[in-house]
Amino acid sequence: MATDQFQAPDYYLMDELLTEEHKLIRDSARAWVKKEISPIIEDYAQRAAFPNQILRGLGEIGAFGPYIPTEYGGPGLDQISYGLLMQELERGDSGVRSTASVQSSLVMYPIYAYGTEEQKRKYLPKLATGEMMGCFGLTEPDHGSNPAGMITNIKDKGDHYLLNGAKMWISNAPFADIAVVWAKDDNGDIRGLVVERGMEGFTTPETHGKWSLRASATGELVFDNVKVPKENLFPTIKGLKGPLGCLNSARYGIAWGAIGAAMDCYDVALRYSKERIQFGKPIGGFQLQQKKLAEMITEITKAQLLCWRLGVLKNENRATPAQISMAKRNNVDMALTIARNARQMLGGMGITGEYPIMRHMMNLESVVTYEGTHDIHLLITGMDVTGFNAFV
Ligand code: TGC
Ligand code: FAD
Repeated sequence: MATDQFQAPDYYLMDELLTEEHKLIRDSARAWVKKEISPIIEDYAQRAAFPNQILRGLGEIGAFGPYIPTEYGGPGLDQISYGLLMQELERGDSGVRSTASVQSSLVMYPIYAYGTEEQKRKYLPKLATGEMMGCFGLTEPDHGSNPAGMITNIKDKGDHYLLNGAKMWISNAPFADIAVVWAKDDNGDIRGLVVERGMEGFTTPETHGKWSLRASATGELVFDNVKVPKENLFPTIKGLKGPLGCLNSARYGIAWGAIGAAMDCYDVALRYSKERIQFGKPIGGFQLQQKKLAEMITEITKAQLLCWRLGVLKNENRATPAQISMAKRNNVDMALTIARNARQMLGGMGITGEYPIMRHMMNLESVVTYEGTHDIHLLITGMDVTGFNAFV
């Protein structure tokens, strides 16, 4: 892979909206990605392997549970810092951001928001450093966009629950030490519980053959009469709002992350357009290529503004789930379009691992689907503005 010469575009001087702390966190993460991710990621993606060695470093830069308070081992940062961290990680690779998103928003957040004091003390400090890794099981083979239909279940057996069922498409599953699992109880209510690797009847077969997120480990969670101690249940949260509450945090991080992937594609295409000569001049001098670049920087700038404002609202606890859906949908679609256009701008070189664009493009095909598909987020916006449910 060519040397990482990334220079972040900031067309509307967005840096002026950030605090010194935000910039410090962002720049440290950017430097870490240049040093630890860029030199290795293409090789891991080509081999479809997860780079385990990055986990402790992710913990050190504050990427695991950025907004979890320090009393539980988290960095205690604000929501804009969280977003900036996700942006920088996804600039490196969506799979790296995925690992951090899942750990932060889908494992640490529910333990923090719904867990008992004992659960928080037991798991959060180790999750924050990367000593312990987690995954999140909501999707099932027959229930993706419609998780309310899940069939994974727990039966009350007095001193423990008996867990049966299966989850599919679970990021981090093959190496996770714990899984936050959503299952229906005897009353048909969706409940969350922490399942630990090593519990009898719990297995995590890896999913192979992905053309997307190849440097991220994906797997299934299979529960065959797993005895889960009662103290592993989140005591009060019931219903779909439990898992969907976690998705609000993860989708917010993805909205920022997608900007990172888009910025990388734009930056590479811009540099290439100034260096690549055809018909006696740089291709950046042709109107058709300028149109692509001008549209890219316009869309990136709009996405940055959307995320910054959403971050402010989130810091004030005023961001609605529908606002988060709009940002996730818009920004991932924006990044995917930019990746496809940037790929074209590099001609044949665009399909090689010499440049990161094709990897970003393939990764984004997962990002546009997970955490609620492009269609589902449109329907969330549609319902929010009309009041009519068009899901069913
Ligand atoms: P609906 O009847 O609308 O709602 C059920 C209850 O949930 C509440 N609710 C929310 N609460 C918090 N946050 C949200 N975003 C919420 N959305 C809804 C709602 O108020 C209600 O509460 P209550 O008290 O009345 O019970 O539910 P529905 O069954 O009609 O479904 C709505 C729909 C389709 C929007 C929802 O199911 C959905 O978002 N589906 C998409 C599924 C999804 O996003 N799955 C993601 C799996 S995890 C993943 O992909 C990780 S990838 C990680 C990585 O690698 O980065
Ligand atoms: P389906 O729900 O079957 O959708 C198929 C198509 O139908 C889509 O285009 C969809 O938009 C459309 N559709 C569905 N319902 C409607 C409707 N009402 N109206 C109009 N169109 C509709 N899940 C987890 O729980 N944890 C994870 O860690 C996780 N990681 C993932 C990692 C990867 C790489 C991938 C690919 C997925 C991951 N997922 C995870 C699962 C992900 O959230 C689901 O794939 C996603 O929610 C969509 O579900 P589905 O794949 O079953 O598609």
